[in-house]
Amino acid sequence: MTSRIERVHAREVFDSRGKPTVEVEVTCAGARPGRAMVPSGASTGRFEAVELRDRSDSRLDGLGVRQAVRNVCTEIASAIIGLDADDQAEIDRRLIELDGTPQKSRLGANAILGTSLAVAYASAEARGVSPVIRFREIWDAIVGHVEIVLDKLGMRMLLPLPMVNMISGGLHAGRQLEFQDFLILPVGATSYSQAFEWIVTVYRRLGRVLIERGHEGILVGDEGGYGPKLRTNEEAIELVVAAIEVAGLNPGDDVAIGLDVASTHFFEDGRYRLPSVSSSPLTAEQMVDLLEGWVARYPIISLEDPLAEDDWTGWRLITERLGKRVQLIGDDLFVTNVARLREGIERGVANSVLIKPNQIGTLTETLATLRLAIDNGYWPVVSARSGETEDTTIADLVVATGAGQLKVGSVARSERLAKYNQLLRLEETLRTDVGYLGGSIFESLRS
Ligand code: 2PG
Ligand code: MG
Repeated sequence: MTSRIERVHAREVFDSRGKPTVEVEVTCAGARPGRAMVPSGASTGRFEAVELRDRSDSRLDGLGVRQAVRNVCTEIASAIIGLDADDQAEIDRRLIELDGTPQKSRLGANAILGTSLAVAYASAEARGVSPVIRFREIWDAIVGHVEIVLDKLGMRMLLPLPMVNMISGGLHAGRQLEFQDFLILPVGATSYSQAFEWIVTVYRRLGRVLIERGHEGILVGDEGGYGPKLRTNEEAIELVVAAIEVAGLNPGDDVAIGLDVASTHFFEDGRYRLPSVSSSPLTAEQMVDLLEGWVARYPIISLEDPLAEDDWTGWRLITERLGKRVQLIGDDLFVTNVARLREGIERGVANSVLIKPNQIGTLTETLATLRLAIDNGYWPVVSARSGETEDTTIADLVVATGAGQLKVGSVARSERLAKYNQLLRLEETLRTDVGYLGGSIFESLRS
């Protein structure tokens, strides 16, 4: 055994919304501690792993995570001290078994994920390798390359195509708009750093466009996107298209549009409540008609959660109608869960999956979902949560696994920039060991 775990410690720290979260430190014999912090969602799916919070305690409105911290320092520490931090799969297996519940509700997915990731960092520290290299080793060990069949994806380390929030609505910006994220994908850029420069330029131009047209163009939502009060979701799309043009870029060819509809959060009694579109709630079919119309009118290349987490029939319909033209991402639908993704694949639903480690709770399970997606030709999009910290795990993870796309919110607020800046560092330091496919991963959609 090379990296024997000697110490496991946790503390309560705070995320980008000022909510308590778990930080875990795992130390191997003779090495510096490996540390990870856990993010937290607002528009969470019902099938996600459970974040343990001190609900019965009036301190911090019941949002404290002292019990999760205690679980790490006691039960979890006893279970993994003495084990080999280099054997990530075994550590994660023990954590899952120790918790013993389907959604990690006993010890808390926050306690478990914090530990799982800190073990990866501890192993990196013990062996003197960088996190991205450690994640790559784990990916290779857990996944193995031999059987991976998907042409370009999953073969090597890749800098991701960023999918970046410009305007925020839904639960991330006081429900000023019904849809949650109006994003851009710089599909025409030929490197990560060029893609990022384009994004920053569009973002800044959008601020100006908003102000010129009498809207809020300074204050931002939870993920750093502007949070203007607009009449309709379409107006937000039009403003983003205008900003792309003002930036001297071509909407569609250079920079395409993505939407996170986050429709689970306005789905009631089998209908979609969209007062800005219609006074009576929409059926799934009407929702699909609406989105299909927008795909025809605007350069939309990606739709996340266009239908709700329970609406398998609606999802099937949109996949039949748009699945060859648009990336259809399951977030609340799949919750990074192998079983739910497998069900989706069997039912012919969606063609892409959002990968959020805290939806499932261990590194091994996150990679298993990623693997299943790649093997079945589903585009994986590694994603942050709306509540984030300075932890940069997902930046290293998306590169290490060659997943190809990353969603981190906007280009304001340092919990977001921590990830984007880490990617700039990786682009510089990994040089020829890392590739960039950018928008060419969508060849089949764009031809
Ligand atoms: C989402 C995420 C990130 P949250 O819905 O995709 O944008 O939001 O973390 O609130 O679930
Ligand atoms: Mg989402």
